[in-house]
Amino acid sequence: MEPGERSRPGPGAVHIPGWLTLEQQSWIVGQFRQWSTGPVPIRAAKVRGHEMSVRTVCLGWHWQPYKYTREATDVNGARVLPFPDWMVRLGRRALRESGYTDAEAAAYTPDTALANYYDENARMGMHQDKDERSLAPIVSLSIGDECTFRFGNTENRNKPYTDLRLRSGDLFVFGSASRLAYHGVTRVHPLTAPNGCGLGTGRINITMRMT
Ligand code: AKG
Repeated sequence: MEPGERSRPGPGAVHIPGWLTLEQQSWIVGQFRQWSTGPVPIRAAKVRGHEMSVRTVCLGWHWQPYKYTREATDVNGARVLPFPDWMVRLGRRALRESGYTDAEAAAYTPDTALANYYDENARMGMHQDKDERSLAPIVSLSIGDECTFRFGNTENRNKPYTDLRLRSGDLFVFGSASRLAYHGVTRVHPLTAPNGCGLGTGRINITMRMT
């Protein structure tokens, strides 16, 4: 596969490199900085008593393992920021451009985003996104340092899987038969963020979901 070429690591799963321009990336990084300050500040969620290495700020609904709430009862009790309209439009365009039908794209109304920040040591273990009641596709955007993203199967967290390099500006969508595929981030590659993306160090990943 040529660098920059789209790939389909599973049915309904599409990776489109370089989907966001540098200008869009840097604008989104500015938004992320604002979200991170609150009303619910960015924090490392605790899974079974252990803090995740990734820090997360949520929009629309607040994710705390293993549920969504309007108020961040595990942080400061405040209500999370609303889900922005521009992100609904972006999510619909992402679906259209990933091969979903126009009807599927028009019906896509994400109401929740998890915006994650990874420093160079952060990882995310293999997991399924299954706290949502809807099985609408997940739209994922990456900005900043590159990472190794592991995309697996729906049956178990081990093989078979595909390791992909997600770079700044990349879009990854997984829905339909891949919606419940296990996935995770095994490594962040420091000093790989492009100039102009708005993030000097680390990686931001935003996933849109329909609860
Ligand atoms: C999640 O937020 O559930 C993820 O799996 C994030 C994946 C990524 O950082 O690319």
